[in-house]
Amino acid sequence: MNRIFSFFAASFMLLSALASEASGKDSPFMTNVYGRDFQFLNGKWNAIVDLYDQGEKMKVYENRTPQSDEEFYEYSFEGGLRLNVPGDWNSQLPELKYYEGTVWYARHFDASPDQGERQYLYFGAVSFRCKVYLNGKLIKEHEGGFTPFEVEVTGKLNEGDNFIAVQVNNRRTEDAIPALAFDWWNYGGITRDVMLITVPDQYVRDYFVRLSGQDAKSVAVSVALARPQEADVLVEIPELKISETVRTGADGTAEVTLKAPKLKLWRPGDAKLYDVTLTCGESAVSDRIGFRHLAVSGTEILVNGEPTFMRSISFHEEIPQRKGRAFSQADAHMLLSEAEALGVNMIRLAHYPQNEYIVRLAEEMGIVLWEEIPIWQGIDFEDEGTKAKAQGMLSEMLHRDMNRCAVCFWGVANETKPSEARNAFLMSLLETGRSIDTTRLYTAAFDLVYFNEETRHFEMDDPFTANLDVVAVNKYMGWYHPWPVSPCEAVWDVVPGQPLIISEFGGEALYGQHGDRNITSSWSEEYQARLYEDNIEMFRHIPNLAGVSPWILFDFRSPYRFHPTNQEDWNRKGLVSDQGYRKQAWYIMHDYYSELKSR
Ligand code: GCB
Repeated sequence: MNRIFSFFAASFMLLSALASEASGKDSPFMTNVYGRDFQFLNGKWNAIVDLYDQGEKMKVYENRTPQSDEEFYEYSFEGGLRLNVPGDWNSQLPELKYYEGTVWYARHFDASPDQGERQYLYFGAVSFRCKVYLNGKLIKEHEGGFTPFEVEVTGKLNEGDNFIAVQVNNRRTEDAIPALAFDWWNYGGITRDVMLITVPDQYVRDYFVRLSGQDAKSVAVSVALARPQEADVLVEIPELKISETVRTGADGTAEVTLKAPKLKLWRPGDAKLYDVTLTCGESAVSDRIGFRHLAVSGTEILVNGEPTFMRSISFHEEIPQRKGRAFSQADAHMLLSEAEALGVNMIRLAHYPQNEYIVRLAEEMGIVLWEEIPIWQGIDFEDEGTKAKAQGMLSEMLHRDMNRCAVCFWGVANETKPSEARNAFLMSLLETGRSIDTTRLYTAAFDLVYFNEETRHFEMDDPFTANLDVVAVNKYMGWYHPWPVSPCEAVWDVVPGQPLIISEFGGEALYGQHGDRNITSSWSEEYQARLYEDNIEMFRHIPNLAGVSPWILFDFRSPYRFHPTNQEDWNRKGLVSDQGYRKQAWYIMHDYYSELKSR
């Protein structure tokens, strides 16, 4: 992609073709909604549980009330269930704990649309698929429970009262992502913020502001206006004394590189962010942006040129004590502060894009992120429709978080089996990703490492790994796999020459349960601690190890897990219990990370 750039002649301003770095102009939603003029539509919404999917036929979204003596309707949003938005429904009513089906959400809101302004409805996430009706008319459908979507409602809003109804459905299907079964709770609902956004008629819709190439002294800026038009966009980064006007081409986009000799880089543990404002006419959007460079050299991951071993942890977007989805700033604090206490410099956000509060706070805390889409086992790789959905989801994840320098890894899959269809599917995801963003490392987690009795090494045969920047392996030694050799003899020969992250390992223990450290089925803290000691010993024999990420920080809810006394719908692999107590293995991992940090 070679582009002709307009030139603005300040002497310190350097223009260059930002080959293969996309402008984001095809973004499915505007960049940085929290930096816009908006009103939240969060709060209590009226709800109807529609187990047999009758609401559409009854047109409940029209919200009719009897207008004559003969008329009647067998529904009403008034006087019924009220649900919190954002929030999953499962944790709000005991009867909805296992509910998988349709729930209608509805509410009134006031608007005063002005001439010359545009309005958008924005949903941070609706789990899992939905139809949005405004004032009785269908305006949007979306599938995918972990990424945002917007719908422009300019010209569709009433002055004063408006009525919005959303049909939400979380039924698991074979062609969905994730598919029929997965090891976490299938929370349904409007699980993230809902906003009504107002912008001027012309505005900076998308931007991508990042470090320019390898040069730590300049900043690359891509902008795309809402409408194709030649126009001035003012780019300001006051702390770097940058205040430059960029002219968009007739297509409404511009790309420019700005010199920033005093730039301080963002790095793990030292999070430097800058205030950045982009202004076009009446519209200004501000963000906090950090700059860092990523690369791979041999078996090492380089952040700003420095080899960086990833001391990671995973968590689901869940608050165990509430048995519900995390959705707020306070929730992000809870999850991230416990991760930080373990001594991490990275978090693998499992297994889907989590809310923006988590991503933004992690960035402020100087924690590297791995974000992934829920291509989790059981995906129908033969289905072209599923492939298109995966590409869409990936694109939504990238567009939402492209400006977050903390995100260093885009994960395209977790635990897939080699096949032609799988390869083509994953390849299409890498192509989609790299057509949008070439500044991150692309990765995927595999689980087919085996012990080769002849070579006496752990090995993996999956040529697809050559397409990735960093390869990751989930390996549950001591839990799903008994040790074929002692941990100190467990030598790995997996993707030699490439960086390898152990993206999952661990085992289950019930907090407070004590037992034999040699017996797996004791479900004891002692067994789990021993398993951690053994795995840490094994890590010393993985020559290309570039990071480790235990599974998982907290016990989490999962219908996969039905042992009556040890699990009861909980996956107990947490280092921290559902009630927030640290298990013995937490201390083993904490010591290991302290040791790695001091090296
Ligand atoms: C895995 C999956 C993860 C599960 C975990 C487990 O390999 O990637 O989602 O929760 O194992 O606990 O079995």
